[in-house]
Amino acid sequence: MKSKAAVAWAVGQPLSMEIVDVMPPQKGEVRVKMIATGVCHTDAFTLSGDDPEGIFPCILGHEGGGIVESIGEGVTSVKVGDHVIPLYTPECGECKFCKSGKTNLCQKIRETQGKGLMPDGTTRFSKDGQPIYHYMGTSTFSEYTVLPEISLAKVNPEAPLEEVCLLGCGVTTGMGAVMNTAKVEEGATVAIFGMGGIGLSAVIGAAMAKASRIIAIDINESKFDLARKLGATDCINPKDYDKPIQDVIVELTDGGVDYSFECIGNVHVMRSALECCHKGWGESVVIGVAGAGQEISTRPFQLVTGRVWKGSAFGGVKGRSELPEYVERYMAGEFKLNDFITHTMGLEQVNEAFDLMHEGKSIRTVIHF
Ligand code: NAD
Ligand code: AHE
Ligand code: ZN
Ligand code: ZN
Repeated sequence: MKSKAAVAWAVGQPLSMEIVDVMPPQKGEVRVKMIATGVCHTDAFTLSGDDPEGIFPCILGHEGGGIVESIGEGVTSVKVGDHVIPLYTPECGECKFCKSGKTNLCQKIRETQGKGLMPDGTTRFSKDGQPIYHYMGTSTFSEYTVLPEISLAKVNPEAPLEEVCLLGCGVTTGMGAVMNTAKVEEGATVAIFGMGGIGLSAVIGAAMAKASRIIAIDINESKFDLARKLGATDCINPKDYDKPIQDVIVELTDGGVDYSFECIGNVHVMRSALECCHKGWGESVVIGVAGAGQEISTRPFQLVTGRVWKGSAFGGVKGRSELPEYVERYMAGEFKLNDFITHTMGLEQVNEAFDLMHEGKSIRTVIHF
């Protein structure tokens, strides 16, 4: 079938609106009509050329909500008309990782997904016969996309896909990192670096966990109003201080925070986030994605003296078995999503969404198809 799509032809170039060919879903695959998709910083990261797995031409996008249009042979867990959220972290239930019960990082199709291909090693997208690669196994910047069945979470059809699409990445990632990865407990002190979609969702998670202090850190103070509204108790701009921000936080918190979260993708800030943690028990969670070749560092003494460095992907959430529950909690009014949606637009304007993100003017832009 023909589909409108925003194609990333090459690193650093604006996306180009095209009519592409989308093949029918093959065995174990599903074709989905996208209804809406958020634009996450990771899409911009890959387009910038910093992603070692970036492969072009491709169709970016991984924060979507859609409706099943057709199913391939053998698909049993979804049917035409089901409402679904694409998962860049699938859940097969049978690989070593799924069976371990210790991680959400299903590896069943990770190798082909990282190469921009479906599990059978081919792509479903093309333009005038030229193959176009998938992205994160989702490619939500297309009116129609094809995914493996194990990469779809079936969700409540009453949930507005224009909002719950944000649970396909940003909001789940931030909330999940706090609740699943760090397991922040009532009364804990928390520092969150970066008040984009991820950091603000971590603020929501920390407020839900009843953290006693939630310190929001950003160099763009326009983010602070929403941070406070969501539960931040302190908002700090590192540019206001002439000493390292970790020293500021250690002083503010009588020795450091119990938990910190890096939601930027800056390796220097990752160090600050670790070093603002309390001696003996403080835990720092890396969420931000850093560019190819970059590395983190700290004095090993920071770890010897009890601080813990962790990482979190998709908030540690198992997409098929746990994401539908996040949708239900949203439907029950436990948290809001429209606070995050600063802009909505058509796919034709997707490059504006990237501009707004780079200018620090948006939290999330949601593309409506
Ligand atoms: P965003 O661009 O919306 O937000 C980033 C925020 O960081 C902005 O408010 C910006 O002002 C702030 N910032 C930038 N440099 C700073 C600095 N030096 N000190 C303090 N604040 C600074 O991005 P986002 O969509 O929220 O994504 C955040 C990061 O999380 C990205 O690296 C993204 O790739 C990553 N991410 C990871 C996962 C995962 O599963 N691990 C999921 C989604 C996104
Ligand atoms: N491809 C990059 C890493 C990108 C990355 O870390 N992705 C996160 C999700 S970001 C969503 O906005 C993730 O889940 N990673 C786990 C995985 O298996 O990709 C690189 O450095 O190679
Ligand atoms: Zn994302
Ligand atoms: Zn698996």
